[in-house]
Amino acid sequence: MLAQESSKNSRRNFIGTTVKAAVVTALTGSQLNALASNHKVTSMLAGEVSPTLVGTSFTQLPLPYAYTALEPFIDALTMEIHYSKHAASYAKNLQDAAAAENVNTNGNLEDVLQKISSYSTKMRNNAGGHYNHELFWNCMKPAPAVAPTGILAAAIKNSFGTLEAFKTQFADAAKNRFGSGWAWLVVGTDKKLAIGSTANQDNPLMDVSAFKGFPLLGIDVWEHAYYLKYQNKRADYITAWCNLVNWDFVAARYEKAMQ
Ligand code: MN3
Repeated sequence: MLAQESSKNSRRNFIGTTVKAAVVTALTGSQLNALASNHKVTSMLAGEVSPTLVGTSFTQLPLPYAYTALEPFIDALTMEIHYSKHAASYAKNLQDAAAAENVNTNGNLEDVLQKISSYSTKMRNNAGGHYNHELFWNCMKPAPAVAPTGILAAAIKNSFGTLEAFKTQFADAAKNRFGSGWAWLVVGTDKKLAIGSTANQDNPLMDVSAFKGFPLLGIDVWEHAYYLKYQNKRADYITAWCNLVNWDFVAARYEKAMQ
């Protein structure tokens, strides 16, 4: 899917990320935690020493499933355009911004997001855009578990009462985000779950964001994420999207954040 890239550098990145994606796709939650312990682990929450799963690459990873895999909830053409055009552009523009602003693209993208106010608007839009989409693809999977288990299930019950109540509040945040943006489930610095939203390609890791935390789950409510199938009916897209939530992935992020 990145075959159009032809430079040696891109080829090398493609080979490296293909291997990583193949590994990640096959992992269970507990395996993800084991993998994370072998990677650089740093605090994601300003002022907190809280090891969490980090290390988002500056390059676009292969989509962990086929464009058709999320049908009937998200159609293949939307997935293809979203991944290969929109998200690919954020990744490319992030590389351009990083080159212009002397950012080491072998580092962690999270480090840039946490001090995004010291970079350009181009960096803010594209670092956010790239990070959010890399997370988004993994927040969805075909035929996922219908509910979380383990400590995430308990935390959702604790914070929202029931899973249904959580879904309603999360969907409301997504519906009520005016214009383009994202709705999120995060772990805050108080270690509690919270639901909120951000505009454009901002996210809760950014120092400029009014809503902060470590993102566990994010839904893209830009029209490019749903317009071909759902047109103006954002609420219908959100309802359908809830059938795709990859609870194992969300739980793995939560468990890591709480360690
Ligand atoms: Mn998008």
